[in-house]
Amino acid sequence: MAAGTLGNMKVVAYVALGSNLGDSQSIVLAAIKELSEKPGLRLLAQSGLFSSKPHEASGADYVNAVIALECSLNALELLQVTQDMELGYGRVRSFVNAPRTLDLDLIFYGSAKIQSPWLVVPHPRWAERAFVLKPLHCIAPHLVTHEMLEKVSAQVIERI
Ligand code: PH2
Ligand code: MG
Ligand code: MG
Repeated sequence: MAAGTLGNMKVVAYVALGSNLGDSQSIVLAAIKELSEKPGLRLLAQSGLFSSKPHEASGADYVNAVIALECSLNALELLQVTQDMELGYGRVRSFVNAPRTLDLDLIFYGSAKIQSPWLVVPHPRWAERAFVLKPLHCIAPHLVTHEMLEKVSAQVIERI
């Protein structure tokens, strides 16, 4: 790579959105718009919205979606953006998998494998969750096999 180009590297990042507190549909749609407009991010693809039963969690049904972003931020910068947004939407972390206004999970950051105390990518449980696999399959069918979808077929999820 030519010297000086490193700072302009762009990767495709996949972010899963979830909400089951408040006006979840509006929150997820507003969050997609807000993320798309952040410096260093550009929306490449957006799944439809899905309604899903809480998986290993409690509370109301979730609204879920997955987006693909062209990203010139590094992974920790992207994590910071998503965490700031979660706080901006009033997220309170009271207990593990507590109902939340907005959850933004970094599923993939290009082909990077990251194991840090702050961030693990690919997301360790992405392939166990219908609420990630189904929307991801809509925008990136090459990343989701039919075997993977078959394994999560007992999880209740539908397109809104
Ligand atoms: N997120 C979780 C735990 N369980 N279930 C559904 N249906 N949707 C989610 O977004 C979700 C969940 C932890 O982040
Ligand atoms: Mg999550
Ligand atoms: Mg999260």
